[in-house]
Amino acid sequence: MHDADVTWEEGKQICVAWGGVMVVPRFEGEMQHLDTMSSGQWFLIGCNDIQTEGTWVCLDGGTIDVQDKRWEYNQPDNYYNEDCAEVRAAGWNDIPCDLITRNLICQRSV
Ligand SMILES: [Ca+2]
Ligand SMILES: [Ca+2]
Repeated sequence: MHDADVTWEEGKQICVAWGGVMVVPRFEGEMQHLDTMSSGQWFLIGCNDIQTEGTWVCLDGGTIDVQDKRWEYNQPDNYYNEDCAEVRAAGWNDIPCDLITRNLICQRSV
């Protein structure tokens, strides 16, 4: 399921209402599939560091390391108090949870 132009907080609610969860890419192949799904547009991923700055937790119960090489160079930078994650061309980036809108992809188990 996907949607366009939603904030991270909106996206989280939309996915839950649909019975799923905002996507958390875990594998290289999955990333490519998601890139295709989002037509190369930037999209939200279900991870944030809202609770503890610099500690990224994901809606699937996992975490992502700030040293993970899939983060874009110099990201996450928390530049505008950025506590939510997106995927863009060069990798992952942190963005403000309630200001910036992006494409949304929800996943649910079948
Ligand atoms: Ca942050
Ligand atoms: Ca950032």
